[in-house]
Amino acid sequence: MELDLSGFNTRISDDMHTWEEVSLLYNSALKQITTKIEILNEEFQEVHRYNPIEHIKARVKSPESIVKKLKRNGYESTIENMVRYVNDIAGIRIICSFTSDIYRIAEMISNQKDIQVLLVKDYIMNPKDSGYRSYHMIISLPVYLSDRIVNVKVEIQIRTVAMDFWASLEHKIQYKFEGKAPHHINYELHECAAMVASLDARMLQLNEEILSIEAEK
Ligand code: 0O2
Repeated sequence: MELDLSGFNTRISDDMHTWEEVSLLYNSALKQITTKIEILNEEFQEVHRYNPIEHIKARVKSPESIVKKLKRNGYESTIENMVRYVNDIAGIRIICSFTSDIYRIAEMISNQKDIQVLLVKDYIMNPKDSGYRSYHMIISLPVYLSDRIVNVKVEIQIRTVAMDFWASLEHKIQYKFEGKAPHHINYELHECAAMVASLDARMLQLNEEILSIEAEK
């Protein structure tokens, strides 16, 4: 794919002028949010003797993917457009065991004083037509540079291990078929999504039963 990054050198504000600056800021935002989440997880372990988070993955979207997304949405490839219209340049995925952990983690993140929640998409309460389930938050957090503070957007996806298993396979399939998978494959994926939802519900119930037995002891 042809990559046109010439427009990425357009000056838009005092905050981000070039791809290098954008990359530095989004990488810094990811480091900060990852540390915050690790601290919350350790504190939770200390207080409740339980880790809500299985693992965390963080990435800065590649320039190729950003250009593709801008093009898909009808925008020119400029720094201004990428900062304004691409919400997931910095993305973090939090994988946990149970659906209840997802809401617990989302609340802990929202309660951080320097984090502003810009948007929430709850694809667990309202799954996508594909069957996709996950909890998405777009947040903004301050990155402290030597001479200024810049608010940077980060997309946080929170999902269970089972939801992540489904989403990884579905992503691979859609990539292979360029979004036009045969009908029976989409049907199977939909069926699997229902099984994942049911598995998550049963595992949660089982865990709650175990916790209440432990509490009675
Ligand atoms: P990638 O390669 O994962 O980065 P927006 O991002 O807000 O401009 P949209 O589609 O409204 O666009 O956002 P949404 O619905 O919150 O989805 C953003 C991301 O969620 C996607 O990023 C995927 O990572 C994931 N996602 C959303 N829907 C699906 C789905 O049906 N299947 C799978 N496997 N993942 C999904 P990108 O940029 O599309 O891709």
